[in-house]
Amino acid sequence: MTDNTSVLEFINKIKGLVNPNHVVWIDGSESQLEALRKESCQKGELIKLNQEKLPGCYLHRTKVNDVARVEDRTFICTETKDEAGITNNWWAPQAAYKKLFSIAKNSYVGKPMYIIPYSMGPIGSEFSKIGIEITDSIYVVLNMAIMTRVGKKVIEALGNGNDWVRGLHCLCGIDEEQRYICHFPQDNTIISVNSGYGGNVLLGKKCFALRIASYLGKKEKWMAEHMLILGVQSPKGEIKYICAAFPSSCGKTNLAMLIPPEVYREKGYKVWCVGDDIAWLRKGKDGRLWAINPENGFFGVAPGTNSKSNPNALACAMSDTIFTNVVQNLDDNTVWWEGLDKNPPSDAINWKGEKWNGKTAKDKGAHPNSRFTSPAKNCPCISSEFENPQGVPISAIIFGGRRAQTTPLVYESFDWNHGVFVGSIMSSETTAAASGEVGVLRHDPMAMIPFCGYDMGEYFNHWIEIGKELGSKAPKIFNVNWFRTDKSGNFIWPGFGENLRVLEWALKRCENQAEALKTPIGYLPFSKDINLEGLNLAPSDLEDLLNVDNDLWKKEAEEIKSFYKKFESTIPMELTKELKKLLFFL
Ligand code: OXD
Ligand code: MN
Repeated sequence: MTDNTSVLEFINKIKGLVNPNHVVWIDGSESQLEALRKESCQKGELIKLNQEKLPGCYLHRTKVNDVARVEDRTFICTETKDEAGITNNWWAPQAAYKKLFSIAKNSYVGKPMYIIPYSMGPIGSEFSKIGIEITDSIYVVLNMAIMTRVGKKVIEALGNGNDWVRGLHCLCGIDEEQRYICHFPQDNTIISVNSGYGGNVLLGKKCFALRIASYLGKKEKWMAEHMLILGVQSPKGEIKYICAAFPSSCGKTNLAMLIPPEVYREKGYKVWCVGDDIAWLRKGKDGRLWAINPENGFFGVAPGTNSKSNPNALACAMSDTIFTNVVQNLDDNTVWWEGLDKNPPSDAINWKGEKWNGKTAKDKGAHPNSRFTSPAKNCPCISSEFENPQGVPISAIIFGGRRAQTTPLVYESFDWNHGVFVGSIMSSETTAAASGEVGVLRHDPMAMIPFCGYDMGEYFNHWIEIGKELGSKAPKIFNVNWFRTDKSGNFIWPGFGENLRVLEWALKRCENQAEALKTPIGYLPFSKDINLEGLNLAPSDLEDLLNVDNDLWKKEAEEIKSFYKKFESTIPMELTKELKKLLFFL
């Protein structure tokens, strides 16, 4: 497939290590992918679903000990511990390679070695980057073929270049004690062993497009962020683009594909999805910030996805989709998950592969982190700019988390540096996307704690530097919280499509078309400026949602102070200054 010496050298080295039966290059052709689907079904790794109801759809179950990203076994392997920073697990590269090679040794015996050339971003775009993943899993090949652009065209685009990310994945025995997800940013290398769960093994996604890419972005003056990208089209036909960062499983996919409320649809508003998880951003020739989505598909959380919460995501998953760890409905060989509808199947198999009766079962049928992998082109609201090699210009950046209290529905930062501060103080209640306890409050600056490939203090510095580059053309920065609850613990804000009302206010602020109230935490909307037309929400509820409780914020600021202590040696003084200002004005 290639005579690129850097590629051939890597492949020969890995081949000698893992000792496969034979080598298979993934060329990206439908005939090759179809043959692999067949083979995988024969082996029992994939289950072919009802092809009339779900054409091109398959089901896969991971091992029960392997259902989420494993942050405690994810490492950044840089020469020094300081480069990885306090929020990453660090491992010295030589020691890490030694251990990983000993685990990987001979692990492909009797199996094929699949070589997947893939592009993050449209092939040939100056924004895009190339990777090669070696794997022994057909599931990984098929998921990568949905999530990224794969095959011959990518190898041709690489030519003789050496600027590509090396990736090795070995299933081994899915032994959680020997599971490691390791990144070597200084060698452009990723090695993942003993897992088959997407976030740990689809190396283009979190490993490359966030951890390695954030490191490259710092070096090359661009940003790799855990952000969705969407376009809001106004009745005049003008489209403004927004990026938004929320921690895993906090509704990025839902926001990215939102359907405007009826009153907005009637006026002619539309929302276009450019991406639901990752944005690569850089200053464009016009001085503004531009974004591409490096991915080519959606790896969405299934539970909670339904015809009300996200009809577009549901439409994506109706064809050419791989489902992971959802319920198999034996009645008609389709799939089900909690929150899909109120009609769970009685004759079914749960995510663990056991017989399950949804009418009587006490336990969940689908894993809370069960997923659908669907091609972006399936999305009814995919943006016409999705394949644009230049990406889209960004008007606003939105941060957000899952907070029952404290954080109001929306506020705007005073300026870029204060916006970086707002991103740096993000915190959220944990979800099932990573292993560990669910519902615990954790700081997650810019939703990047699990994904930043270097020291987080340096990462904040990088944001400050990008702001200087952009100057007056920098997007405005906002914070939102859809998850505030009342005294009985119920969400006050309806969320989903209604979130457009908040985006509308943010975009108006970008155009200087709305007033705001200056508070110690930032600019807040006047309640009259959030459009409640057609929404059954009491004005007093909106007042509650926009309330800033100074006592709670004083506590929050103390929390932030101790969180900032972790980064004492590298945190930019611009941010400590913002914290001082907050404490002063509260
Ligand atoms: C994801 C995650 O899968 O953040 O996107 O875990
Ligand atoms: Mn994510």
